[in-house]
Amino acid sequence: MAHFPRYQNREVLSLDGVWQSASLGEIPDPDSYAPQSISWEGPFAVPGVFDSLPDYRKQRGLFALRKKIFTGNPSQSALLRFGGLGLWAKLFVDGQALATCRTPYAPWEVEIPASEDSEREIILLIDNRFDAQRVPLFDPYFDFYGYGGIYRSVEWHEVKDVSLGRAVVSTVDLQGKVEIEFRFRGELSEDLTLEVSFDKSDEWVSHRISRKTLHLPLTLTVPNPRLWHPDHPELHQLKVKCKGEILVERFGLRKIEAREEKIFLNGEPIKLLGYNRHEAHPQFGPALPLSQLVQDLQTLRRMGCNFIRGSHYPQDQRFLDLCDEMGFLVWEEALGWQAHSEHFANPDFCALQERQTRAMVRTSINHPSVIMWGFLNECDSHLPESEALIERLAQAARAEDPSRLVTFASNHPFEERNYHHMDVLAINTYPGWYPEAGHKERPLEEIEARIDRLQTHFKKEGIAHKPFLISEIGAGAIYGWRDELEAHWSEQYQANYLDIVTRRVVRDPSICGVALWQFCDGRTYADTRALGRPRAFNNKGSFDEYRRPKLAASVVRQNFQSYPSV
Ligand code: ADA
Repeated sequence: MAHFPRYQNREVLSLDGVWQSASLGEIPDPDSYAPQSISWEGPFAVPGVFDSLPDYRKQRGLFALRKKIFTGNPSQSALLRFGGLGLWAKLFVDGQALATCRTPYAPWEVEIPASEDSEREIILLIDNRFDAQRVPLFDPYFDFYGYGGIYRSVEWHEVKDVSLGRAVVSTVDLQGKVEIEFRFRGELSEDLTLEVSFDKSDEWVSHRISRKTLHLPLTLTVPNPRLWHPDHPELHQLKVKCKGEILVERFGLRKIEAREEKIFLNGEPIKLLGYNRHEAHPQFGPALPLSQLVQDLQTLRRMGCNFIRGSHYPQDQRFLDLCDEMGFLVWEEALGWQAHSEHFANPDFCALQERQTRAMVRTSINHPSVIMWGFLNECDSHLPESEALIERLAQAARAEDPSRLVTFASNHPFEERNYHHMDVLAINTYPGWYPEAGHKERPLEEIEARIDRLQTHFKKEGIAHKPFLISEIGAGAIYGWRDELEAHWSEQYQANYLDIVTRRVVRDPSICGVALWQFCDGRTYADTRALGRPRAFNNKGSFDEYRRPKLAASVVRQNFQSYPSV
């Protein structure tokens, strides 16, 4: 489905729809598999995942997908853009192996050579097996199901040798001054004149670009500027004419800062109230239909939320477009889950981490909804071995985009070694759920005690001036399980738990916000690890996997909606 940016006068084919599929089984070396004699088995809807289809449930192995297309101008080269896929993929076009994808969920773009034939055959091998060598970014112990398939939209773009890929718009001031940086595909060999215009205006500003001035931004003032804010998510469009095409970028005028314990949006402090959200549904895995994205966002808005942590991977561009339009603030993060010393010592892992982080930032750069970049959820950031990679990723995110906040979620708050890289102190903590030494008789009493301890610790460390965000906190509840003893796993325990958390967050000015764990239940381990995950789901959703509300939902809604009048 089309999302921003858009390209007028460019041939763009959406490859969403029906592809052919085949299951190839447990082929030992998929990298050297030649897809010549596949017996195609049946239709497959893209976006979609194998694991959610009746024919392939529970299978892990190699799969193949094929699509034949007719292109208008085969003598022109093309770009094939995948919004995200997993876990491993190899692309063949017209029988030629072109590229391999080892960055699940991240945007992936492949250059396609021109052809004499207007019919093109695309074959994608997809592997959903865990494999530390081929897919070091996704380990079997991650607490969410690893699916195989094409998670997001696919587009075929016919492109000239040199074409304008993106125009990055940064807000300079709140009076409408912006800087625009142009990003080209291909090498500029001669000077070019671009024409730039905003919104519906017919006034075009000419801008000359040469190889030398390529990276110099253009500074302009948006006519009739309107600021973007969750209460009034006003959006602007930038149109750029270049070599017969018109690139349309959408952006918002807004500034985000962290200082004096708070997050400021357009110079005003803002409290982040929301949830962690996985892209997940029992029927579709991570390949959600648009209607589900809209439903989820409507539900979150009715809950009084203004904030979503996109746990734990780069987000769907359609979702971010909707967040821009509906006024949600988003933390977008690269794929990562509890990386350990062996990951930090693996140069391939580190390079892929950087690659996906940069790809995420470059792709989502114009979404006003995105206010914060993250990476490496809950890595062993208390170990000295973590420091080089955290520094590398923080630097990469800031180099790609100095305008947003950078952080990562730490679950080692009292031994953390990397606070200096965080613009926001983001802490995942489960007091009153996961037992700790000194566990109390009344676990709910641990919640406020832990928050107090964290705040005292920040003061002691001299970092209390940084905003403190609870990036995860929560308790499990089985939908429909009401228990007179209000025990663990009951809806009442979870409701009481989240009541304490959300009351504290809305009342405490030294907490800049919360992303509750989590919006809805999601499928996870199907192995012995599921012993700690009844039904093989992570049950900490305030909604179940079909988005049916548990008792906690109305408690959270009441408390979030009481802000700021508490
Ligand atoms: C972690 C992790 C989440 C989820 C959660 C839980 O903090 O970041 O992905 O696994 O714990 O439910 O235990």
